[in-house]
Formats: sequence, C-alpha cells, structure tokens
Amino acid sequence: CGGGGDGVVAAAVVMVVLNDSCAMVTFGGGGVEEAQLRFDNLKSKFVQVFGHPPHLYARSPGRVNLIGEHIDYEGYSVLPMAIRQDTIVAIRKHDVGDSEKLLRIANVSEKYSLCIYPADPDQDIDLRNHKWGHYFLCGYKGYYEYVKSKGLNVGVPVGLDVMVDGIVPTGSGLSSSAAFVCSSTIAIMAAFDVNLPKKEVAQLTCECERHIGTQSGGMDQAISVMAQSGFAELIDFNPVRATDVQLPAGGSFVIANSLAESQKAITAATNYNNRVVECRLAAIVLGIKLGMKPQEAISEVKTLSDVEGLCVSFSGNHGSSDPVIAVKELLSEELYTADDIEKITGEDLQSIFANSPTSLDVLKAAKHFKLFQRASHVYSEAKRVHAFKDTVSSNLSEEDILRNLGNLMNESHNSCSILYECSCPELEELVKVCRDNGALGARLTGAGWGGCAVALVKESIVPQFILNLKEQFYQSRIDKGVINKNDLGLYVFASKPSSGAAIFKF
Ligand code: NG1
Ligand code: MG
Repeated sequence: CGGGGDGVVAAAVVMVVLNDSCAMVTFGGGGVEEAQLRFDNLKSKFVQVFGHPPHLYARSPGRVNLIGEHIDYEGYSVLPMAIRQDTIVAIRKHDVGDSEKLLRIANVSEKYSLCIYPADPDQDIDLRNHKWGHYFLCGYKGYYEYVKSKGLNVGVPVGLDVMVDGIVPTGSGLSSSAAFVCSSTIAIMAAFDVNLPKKEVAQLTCECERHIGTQSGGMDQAISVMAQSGFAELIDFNPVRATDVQLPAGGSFVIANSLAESQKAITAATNYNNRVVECRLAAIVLGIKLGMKPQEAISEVKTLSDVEGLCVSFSGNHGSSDPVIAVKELLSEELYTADDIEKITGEDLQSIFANSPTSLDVLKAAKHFKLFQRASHVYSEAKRVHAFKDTVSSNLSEEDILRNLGNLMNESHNSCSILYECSCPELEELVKVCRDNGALGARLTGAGWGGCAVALVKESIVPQFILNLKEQFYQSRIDKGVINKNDLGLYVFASKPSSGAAIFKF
C-alpha cells in the first residue's frame, strides 16, 4: 500500500493492511507530526506501563452520519462518512507459556484508569457496572465467537497488553464507541495473525459492539472499517456493502457538539433499545394487519423492512406504493399500551421478547409504545437516504444539489425530533442556530438525545459560519464555565471524508 496517503504515516511504517484495502490513511486532527507524536506517545506509555513495546497498532475512525438515522437496525441503508478523529489501539500478545493470563487495558489519558480482566473469552460483561474497558472486551469476545463459529482452532487464551489513544469525543454521536470496538477487534485479529476481508470485519465488529447491551445496527462499524478517503459511503446491510459517494465540492459538512452528553450504554432501556423494540412491535402489528397470522408475524418479523413488501402492496390498492401511507392507515397515532398490543398479537410481550434480556429491560421501563410515529420515521427516512444519494449523482446544478441535500437533512432532523423523539433542547437550539446562520440543512447525527449536529454549509462561508456558531451557541457556555475557550476547536469543526481502519506494524 506504500504507507498512507496524505504522506501522513511516517516512513517507518512497514505495513498498512486490512484485506482488500489499499486505502489512504488520514489521522486524528493533524498531519505527519501529530500522527508521529501520537504513535511515539502510545509507544512510550506502553513501555512505561507494561515494560515492553507493543507488537502492532490498529486505528479506526469515528464517523458523522449525513442521513439515515435510526434505520440501520431496521435493515435500511444509511449514508455516513468517516471523520479524521480516531482511536488507535497498541497491543502485545503474551506467549502461551506466560503464567499471567490477563487482559490489561490502559489508556494514554489519565481520565481512564487501568482495566484488568481475565483472558477468558467466555466471561460476561458486567453491564450494570459500566467501565470504559468493556468496549475492548466487546471486541475480544466477538473475535472469539467469530473464530469459533468458523470452526477454527481458538488455541489457549493468552494475556494481552493494550494501550488506547482515542480522540473521538465521547457521547457525541460521532461513534467513539465503534472506533474503539473496531480498533480493538482489528488489533486482536492482527495480534493473532487472522486476516479477514473488510466486509467480514464490518459484520463481526457490529456483533462485537452488541455485547455492550445496545441492539445496534451496523452503520458505525461498517463505515469505520470500510471508509475510503474522499468519499462518503452508502452502506447497505444484509450483507454489508459500501458504495462510494462523491460529495459536491462546493459544500462542506460542519460538525458541532451540543455539549449534552448522550450515554447510550447507560440509557439504552429508555432510549435506544426502546426504539428498537417499538420498531419490532410496529412491524409485527403491521404484519398482522396485512394478513399474517400472529404466530407467523411474531416468529418471522424482526424489522420494519421485513414487512415493507406487504405495506407496499397494500398501499398499491390505494394508488400509492409508499409504506408511509400503509402506516397511516393501519397504525393508530394514539399511544399503545402493552395490553393494546397483546390484544393484536394474542401473546404477551414478555414472551415475544423472552430471548432478549435487553428488550425485557425495555418492557420493564416502558409505559406505552408509539408504533405509528416510529414506523413513519423509519420508512420516510429510508426514502430520504436514497433521495440524498440520487441528488448527489443527478444532473442538477451544484447550487440545486446543495439546496436539495440541505432540505433532505432538515426533513430528516424534523422526523428524528418529532416522530422519533431522539433530539433534546440543546440539539434543537444548535440546529436552529445553524439554520439561522446560513446552513443549507442541519440535523442531529448519530443516536441523538445529545451529541452533535451536522450542518451542510457552502464552502465559501465556512469560516464565518463557525465564528457565528462560536458567538451564538458556545460563548454563553464558555461564560458559564461549561467549556474552555481553548477547546472550541474540539467542539465545532468542518470535516472531510476520512479513511477507514488500518493496521500498522513499525
Ligand atoms: P451512535 O449513537 O452514534 O453510537 C447509534 C448506533 C447506530 C445507529 C445510530 C442511529 C451503535 C453502536 N450505533 O449511533 O448503529 O443506529 O445510533 O442512526 O449503537
Ligand atoms: Mg456509539
């Protein structure tokens, strides 16, 4: 691969590999010096803590989702791009003969204290007692599950020494978690000399992250692993596929942090997993209303995409092939109680979700379910993703393309906010400030309930736009001491599509 594009990877790079990749690699916030400093720092901290240098490094980036929110787990395509901010994991595998069989996970930042786990792939992750190192365990468990599922010899577990350097802001909707899980999994794979195609790594890492207790779709891991520098990607699922999308040159995506932290692993039962359960219930009820036997719907319908075909033929009778119309006619806008739904399914909700402890947690916490609203969001958002992709490759003038993309982003945000209820007051304020200052479109990105907004802005006004955001959104937070003025660059910045995961051996 000849090192990394951008000339960023220092000459000492011996190998930049991931099967079927020859991608350019862009790093963190800066250029060659910053990349070199990070590697040097990782290595010296590694030696300081563990007494020997790492064998290799793996990096994986965060991402910003441009459009397609909360639909990956429903089987629909999404359109994210990788950002430069990433996580690098340095790793060293102990010899089989070593008596100490531990996973020791350290971090270059003092904020994160050393986590120690047994080198046991079958250990449970203690979800009630969340620790940052759990994300490494996700990769570790997932790697072993994958290897076992392929009938390969897993060998005797050995100790692993690990040092992590992550610069994707946490809880910000930019997928720091996927950057960490992917870089961990890839580092483990490389340490064990297992080489897989990127598509398989994308699939495997998605399953890894579910060990943290969120019923995530595969967007974040797919883009983190499969991104190509200079392109956003249309990600399709089942099976995972990435198609390069060249964004119009005259537009820029500005990422701005609302400063409300979204702790998805902790609030899963009431936020993220709650929506996954609501979508499944909406899909089952739609399936039944469209003629499926309740038992058949319960056992076969997992996502809204599973019943889209039925919805389309139903709406066809009404002169439309839009599943949103079927939803409007078949689901009630009123709140559904568990009782209401059980009358339709003929089975109680606990037994429908009996195999999913995280869904049972949702049922315990939920008083009612919004089926119409969630399904309307998912089907309409799925259409917006394709409209976005089609607009990018249309013959319209660049001006019109940018305007249309902005409108789609605005519609996406409104749907997230009103129908999916995954926004929050800080994000609403930030999106409004973006729109008031000339953004062609602005929306929350990632799961929501805090985190970042992404705004499409004409390239020519980016510097002024960022200045205005600083004045109108961040200054009052600086005055109140919420953030430090010197850190502003971490909270609001323009972003170009960066490259996906890579392994480095020096
Ligand atoms: P964030 O909150 O950015 O980690 C989550 C999910 C995605 C996707 C988005 C919403 C994980 C790892 N990621 O992203 O799969 O569903 O929300 O579109 O849970
Ligand atoms: Mg995440």
